[in-house]
Amino acid sequence: MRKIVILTGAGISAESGLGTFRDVGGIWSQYDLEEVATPEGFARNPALVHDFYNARRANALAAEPNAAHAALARLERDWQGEVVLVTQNIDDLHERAGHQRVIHMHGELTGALCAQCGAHWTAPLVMRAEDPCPECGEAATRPDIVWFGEMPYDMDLIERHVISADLFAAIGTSGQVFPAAGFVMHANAAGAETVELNLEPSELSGMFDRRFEGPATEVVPGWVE
Ligand code: BJW
Repeated sequence: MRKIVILTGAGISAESGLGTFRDVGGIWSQYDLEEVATPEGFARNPALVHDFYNARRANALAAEPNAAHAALARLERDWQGEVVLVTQNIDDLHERAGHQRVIHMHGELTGALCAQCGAHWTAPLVMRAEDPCPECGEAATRPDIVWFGEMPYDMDLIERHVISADLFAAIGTSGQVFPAAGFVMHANAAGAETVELNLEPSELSGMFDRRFEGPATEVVPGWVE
């Protein structure tokens, strides 16, 4: 077994105190995703969207990585083959746990993006719609986050990793959002062993060869060791 590709979702950061999306009391039960996680919502009310992500940026900064993030960082350090970590999460808890290489397919809370010219820069703790882009000067500053209807980052690279994996693991994700939800099918078709680690059965559980059910801080260190 040489190449391990891991996909993480909101469930891995839940025990660090960051909310998931679709669990009871999750983020989408408190906010209308059409208003805060689509380009159309941002065009309608940029201040609302900035408030949403400013609060999440503050929460992420106050959170600490947990035992599951730490276990994956150890795996990357100690595994003799290749470990590729793809996260749907926009927090930086994998990096703060010591993970060296993380692909953030849905963007990062620490990033700012100009909706006008496409420039990327480091986000301040509090972003505002009227902040000018450092490249073009337009007041079109948005969080560097992939919203519904937008193309996730690094898709060609991720797909190449997924179809060349010996083992594909999905951790703490409900499997309801594409294209990430399709990775297990591609990994299966390419002959990888597939494993799911999640608190409860997900939409995609039937597609995995093996499953470990429980909180990430217990099942992930147990799987890694
Ligand atoms: C624990 C735990 C613990 C809890 N321990 N586990 C119709 C059919 C098919 C597709 C579409 C369709 N209509 C539209 C689409 C496309 C759309 C989509 O998939 N929509 C679905 C809702 C149907 N997708 C897109 O628009 C994407 N772009 C796209 O498709 O571009 C075209 C394209 C095509 C082909 C190739 C490439 C591109 C973009 C999606 C962007 C998603 N953005 C969000 C918000 C922005 C980021 C943010 O604000 O944080 O990303 S949505 C939200 O969902 C967020 C997450 O990254 C994402 C996934 O959620 P996740 O991580 O799975 O969280 P939950 O809450 O759903 O699940 C948590 C899990 O953890 C649960 O199972 C719990 O049980 C578990 N858990 N505690 C272990 N302690």
